[in-house]
Amino acid sequence: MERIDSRLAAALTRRRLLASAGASSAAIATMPLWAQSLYDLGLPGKPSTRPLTTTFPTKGEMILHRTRPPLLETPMEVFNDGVFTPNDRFFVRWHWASVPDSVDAASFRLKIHGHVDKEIELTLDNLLNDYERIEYPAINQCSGNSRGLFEPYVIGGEWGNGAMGNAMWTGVRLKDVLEKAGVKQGAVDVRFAGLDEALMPDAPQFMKSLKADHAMDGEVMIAFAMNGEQLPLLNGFPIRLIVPGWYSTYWVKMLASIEVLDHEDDQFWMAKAYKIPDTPNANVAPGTKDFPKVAINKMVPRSFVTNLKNGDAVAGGKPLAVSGIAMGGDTGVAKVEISTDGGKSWAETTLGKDEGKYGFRRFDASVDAPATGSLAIMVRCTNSDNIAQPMDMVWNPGGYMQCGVETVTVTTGEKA
Ligand SMILES: Nc1nc2c(c(=O)[nH]1)N[C@H]1C(S)=C(S)[C@@H](COP(=O)(O)O)O[C@H]1N2
Ligand SMILES: [Mo]
Repeated sequence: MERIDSRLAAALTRRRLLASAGASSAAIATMPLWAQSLYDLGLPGKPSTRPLTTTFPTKGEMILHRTRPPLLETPMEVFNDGVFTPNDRFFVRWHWASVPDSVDAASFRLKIHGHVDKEIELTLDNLLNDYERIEYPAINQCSGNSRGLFEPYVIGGEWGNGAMGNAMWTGVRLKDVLEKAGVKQGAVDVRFAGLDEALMPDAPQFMKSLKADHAMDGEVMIAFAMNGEQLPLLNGFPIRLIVPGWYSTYWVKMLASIEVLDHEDDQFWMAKAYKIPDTPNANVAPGTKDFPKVAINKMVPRSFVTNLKNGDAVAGGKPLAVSGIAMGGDTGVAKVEISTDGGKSWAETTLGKDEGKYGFRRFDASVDAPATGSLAIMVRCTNSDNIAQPMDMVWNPGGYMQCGVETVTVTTGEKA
């Protein structure tokens, strides 16, 4: 068993999370809007710009959707710098405004209870030292990533494409921790809850569940490090659940309670929220309300051009370098193709290093840019289960699981 490196261990046993010192809501609320620059998300048919902010603790420049609870989006440029998303640029999403602004690492306990042989409480030291450590890259993507780009419009957080990020996660197997408590025969679901609580007495605390066999698959992780550092408070310090290949609604942050259930979890966040149409890519005809529903689950392939954005002016009459990132969903990326004729013909791009099937994969290509005019560039990812992105954008009333082929249109000519 490998011991966690001392720098990380030291960071994790510090009594207080120092970085949270400036997290007071007052500091955030008084931020003058005029002092900020704006970021254009390209949202169709509605106000499309959002302020850029640097006032959130442990975070660099982020696109501000909401201050309380914080909803911060990663600018697309960040994804052009590498397949790992830096912690200080990693998107943030919480459901309730009652996010603790510090967590005492020394007194923190993770409780495993419910349908188990014996209830246990683990300290961070236990998690750091008593279990085999695992590590892999995985993409954390909000179910509603790209919701703001839905046409027609749907209600919800108006994300552009930046409610996603890829990190190297380090932690322990959920399976090992569950085995320590001993899962009893007849376990159905395993339910996870964090330190954040609902504000109103009758509002439901955020909790999510996995089927017991999924929880025991040996891949689902209780992570205490993200890209080799302690988790930022806003991304779930001190520990969070990693469910690789699945949407991040299941990736419960500030994880404090794991409850084994002998029945299906019927509380709000499983029974009512995050339901998608039971159709390929959760797609239904715009406006459809009645359809068989299932709980959102595994991710699907997507790809994004990151070195160019809509409206860029590029040099014409010569080759144009196009690069970006792709994800396979719940499996690896097999290929990324590129088209400049509206999807009639496709050319394979060159894939970058495979860092692990659940992470981003870089792609590079070169296309011919016409001397003058405009050039529409489409990219399409196919995963190793031979599932390709659909050509058309998907639609459902929740604004979930967008995965249609993206197009970036640039103008060519003398200017560049
Ligand atoms: N405790 C807790 N965990 C949570 C949530 C939350 O509100 N509370 N939101 C979930 C959702 S919907 C998303 S998209 C991810 C966002 O993770 P991030 O803020 O680290 O990017 O956290 C998930 N885990
Ligand atoms: Mo989410």
